[in-house]
Amino acid sequence: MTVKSTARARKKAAPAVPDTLRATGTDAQPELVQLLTPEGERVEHPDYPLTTTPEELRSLYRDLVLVRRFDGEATALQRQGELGLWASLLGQEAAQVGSGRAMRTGDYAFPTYREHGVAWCRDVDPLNLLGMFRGVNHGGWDPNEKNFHLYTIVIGAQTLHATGYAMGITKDGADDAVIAYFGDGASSQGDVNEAFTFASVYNAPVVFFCQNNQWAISEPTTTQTKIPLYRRASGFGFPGVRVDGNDVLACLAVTRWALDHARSGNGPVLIEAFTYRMGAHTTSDDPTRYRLAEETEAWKAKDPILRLRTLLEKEGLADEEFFAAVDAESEQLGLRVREGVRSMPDPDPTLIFDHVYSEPHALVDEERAEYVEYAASFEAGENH
Ligand SMILES: Cc1ncc(C[n+]2csc(CCOP(=O)(O)OP(=O)(O)O)c2C)c(N)n1
Repeated sequence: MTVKSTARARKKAAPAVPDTLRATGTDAQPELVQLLTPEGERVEHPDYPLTTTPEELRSLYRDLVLVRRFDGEATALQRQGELGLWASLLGQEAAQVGSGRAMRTGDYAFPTYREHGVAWCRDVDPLNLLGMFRGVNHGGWDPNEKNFHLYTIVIGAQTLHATGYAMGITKDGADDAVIAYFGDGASSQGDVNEAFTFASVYNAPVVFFCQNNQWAISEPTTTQTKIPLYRRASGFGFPGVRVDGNDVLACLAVTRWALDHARSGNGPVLIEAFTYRMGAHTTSDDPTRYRLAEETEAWKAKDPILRLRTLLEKEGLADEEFFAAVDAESEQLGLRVREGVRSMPDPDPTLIFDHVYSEPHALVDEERAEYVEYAASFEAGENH
């Protein structure tokens, strides 16, 4: 047998990859936890039971609508030149609101840069998020006031911060848990893998919440992994769950379970929220250059807001008055956001020197003085 024919024979004999092992795919797979179908039907899952009152369902719907409105307004503001950049969460509202609402007050979230829906659930004023994207502040909120860390642009770094914080919780003997958000692209970062190792061996109470929106800028998930991302957890020795990321109820139930699992001393959990980035990576990106329009169209049918609205209407849990009130609130939010951004004062340019060190520092003082002198030279006309 020639080398060539052996290779051909081997190729033929290769076993088919089972569907459950495929890294991507747009349909619900056997492992996907779902409690609300794209058609707006409630389904039960034996491991993640969830009882909800009509009021809770309405409140989740309100959050989804307001978060989407805020996000849309921010995108428009960027287009009008009011923000330097915006990372839209369009399509990921359920993953963020579901997981954000699962947190208790004492729990701590470590976000990346797209978690505007989680920020909303932690009561961070949306205008504070926009201040950073407008470039008038360096974060804009006190992380310890809301237990919501500042946005992290360095991909995956926050998973290490979260793990360290969670290890601290254990040492304090506290009854809290931590949740670290990151994307499918970040799952390839060393930081994330190091965080998994430390969290696992130290039994840290941290939930790793990966929003698999299937694109890391222009890189599809297939370039990050050959297996579904949640299965990575088993290699590190902790449980992994894949949840329908467009299903707010499933995201709520699974995250609640995972946070309780972590806070009870059982160590970390990886949740992979299987979702889709409906918009561009950021306003600087053009997805039409690398993504098929049909893919985006197929995901529109799984819209997280529409399916909850269908449930509310079908079950008679909300009336026209309720939907009109949410729409009116959404208009008000849009107005507040637009006016708020446009009236943000320019910061003092020397602020950049203020938080380099926690204590005064001679070198920084010298640099500040140099800068003040340099800036003043423009007013004096020396640099014109
Ligand atoms: C350490 C590091 N490397 C590269 C980048 C540039 N970068 C910014 S966003 C991004 C893709 C992230 O994709 P993913 O983790 O899937 O998150 P998503 O933006 O899709 O939510 C990259 C590579 C960065 N910010 N930090």
